[in-house]
Amino acid sequence: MISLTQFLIEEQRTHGAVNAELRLLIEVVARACKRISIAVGKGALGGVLGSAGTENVQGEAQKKLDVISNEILLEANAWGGHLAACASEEMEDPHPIPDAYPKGNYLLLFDPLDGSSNIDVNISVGTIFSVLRASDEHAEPEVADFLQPGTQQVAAGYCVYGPSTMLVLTTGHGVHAFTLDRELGSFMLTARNLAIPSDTAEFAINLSNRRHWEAPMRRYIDELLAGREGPRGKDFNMRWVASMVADVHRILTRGGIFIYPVDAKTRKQGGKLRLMYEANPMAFIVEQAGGAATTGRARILEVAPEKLHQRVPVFLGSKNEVATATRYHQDADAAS
Ligand code: AFP
Repeated sequence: MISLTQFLIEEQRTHGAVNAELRLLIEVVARACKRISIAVGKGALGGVLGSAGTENVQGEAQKKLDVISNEILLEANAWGGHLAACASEEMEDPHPIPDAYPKGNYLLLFDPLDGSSNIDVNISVGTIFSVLRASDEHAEPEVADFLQPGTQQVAAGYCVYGPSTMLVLTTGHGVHAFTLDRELGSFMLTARNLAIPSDTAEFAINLSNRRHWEAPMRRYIDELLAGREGPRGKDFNMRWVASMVADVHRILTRGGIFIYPVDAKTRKQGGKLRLMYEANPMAFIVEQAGGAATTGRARILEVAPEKLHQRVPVFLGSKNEVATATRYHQDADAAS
């Protein structure tokens, strides 16, 4: 069993995909995730549960662990010289690297603690991150430098804080999983080349929003609910953790389709999930594992970003199911 560092060095030897600066970036993020895992694991004993009493740029109440996780990632990435700047779900504007430290060639975007509404009920949460190349046009990166389509990502990953703490990573050559060995304090490679089955009998959606959905969304889910007597001719199971990292990790492990559609409630914002640090990194990972990821109408990785905290609809997972759900939306658009 090899460590994350040994794996990254081997990836550089094999594919030339992980230069020293990118390796340092990934190792720094992994170390930050270890610290977040410790903070999350303390629960009530750490005095870190509950709300921080503040709101983030999304107007959402911040949990104490949202703020703590964000600080851990900012502090860990300040001094290494690998980043030009960071962007976070928890901060309105890009966060510059302090002048005391050299700047690097990468941009790091993250949701420091996704699913944090689950924290107080002890359900798995996670950190999601995306890595882009910085442009050398501006000494100090601006928002525009971050607004690159998901196809430009050089790496993406998440860390799921569940029964075990696992880091799942792609640098464009497959998806690989590392489990935290708490005695060693190292992430150890426990799965290479994760592959999502093309078909599935399991879907993940918040069904309580059905009355707000568009017609093709209702058609697609109603057909799954009709089971073997319905047009799909087979029964489907449903899971909804309300923690994207946990739902995506299940799909990477055994297949499925995850859907957070745009609906009457979220139409003004364009959806619920954020493009730059939730949808894009997860779409990169899912596609690298042989799955598909669309907005219900178009490939997520090709969406041209307009705002740093832009939201999009998300359909991702087993590629044949994503294709069916996407086709229903495209057919409905063509007929309207
Ligand atoms: P929180 O971070 O506010 O808990 O939101 C989590 C999330 O962004 C994503 O991880 C879930 O899939 C989705 O929202 C759950 O949304 P609902 O609470 O509307 O089901």
